[in-house]
Amino acid sequence: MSNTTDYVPPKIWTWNKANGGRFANINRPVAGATHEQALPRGKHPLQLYSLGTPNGVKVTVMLEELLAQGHSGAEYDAWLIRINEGQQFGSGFVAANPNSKIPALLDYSNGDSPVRVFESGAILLYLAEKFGSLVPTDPALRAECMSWLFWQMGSAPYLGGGFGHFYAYAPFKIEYAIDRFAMEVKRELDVLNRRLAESRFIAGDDYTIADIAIWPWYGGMVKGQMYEGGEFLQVQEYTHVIRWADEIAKRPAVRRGRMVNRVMGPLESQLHERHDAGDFDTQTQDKLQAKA
Ligand SMILES: N[C@@H](CCC(=O)N[C@@H](CS)C(=O)NCC(=O)O)C(=O)O
Repeated sequence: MSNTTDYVPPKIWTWNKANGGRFANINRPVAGATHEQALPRGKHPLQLYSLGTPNGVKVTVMLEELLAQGHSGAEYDAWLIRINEGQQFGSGFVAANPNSKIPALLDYSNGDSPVRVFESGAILLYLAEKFGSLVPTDPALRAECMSWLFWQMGSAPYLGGGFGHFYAYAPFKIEYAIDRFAMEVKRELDVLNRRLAESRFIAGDDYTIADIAIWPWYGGMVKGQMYEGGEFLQVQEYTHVIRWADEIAKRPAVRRGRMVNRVMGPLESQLHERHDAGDFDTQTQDKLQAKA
């Protein structure tokens, strides 16, 4: 691969499989399944296929919040999809999400032909509407909530795919790319900081799916948990975002939701699969490994 200053794009792009990038082994220029692999199905109507990344955590936090509110219909089975092993390209997963990215949800509430939902924002909205919770009904408040929800869906790719990729994962450092995405992410953090200076939660006085969507990405960033980029971006400047992130992190449902499908960090924080509320006490990796 050429370095950044002498690269001249050829007339026609070709796929260089060994480009050295961190995700070179799973990135492909085509969609569709690479192998036959049915998805497992558990006992609950809601079947989640995911991984404990910021996009995955949004959905497990949402489900745990709904359960904490007493919506027993939000009981779910969470299955682990190991994206670094290419499990998102199995035929069953591709049927659930043709875009081959976690999270994907199948809702069997109406029988054996499930409703499929993919894209974390769509899943949050689907669940919020299904249970009538965590999304305002007042039209003005709802519009504010939707605006921030869709803001997150459009903005986080600059944080993850832009800044995170070029700052932490690219095989060499490209000043132009890091500079461009650092500037954009700082601007996004300032957008949130100004909003949270005037409002307790993102969409107003109440905690909503907008907070659930934004917290794993931007809450993680201001707490220095992403890409080891906290000092570089001087995240301590965004004091209102930090205040908000700390408040959300204390919620019991958030503490549970961030453990589900997590494969990194302390073993007691990793619940690879979740099939029952009791799993948080008995099925974390520290307990499973002690039993083995
Ligand atoms: N916009 C999507 C993004 C989902 C996404 O990027 N998922 C990543 C993990 S955080 C993934 O599955 N990557 C696997 C791949 O790209 O092959 C959403 O919010 O659901």
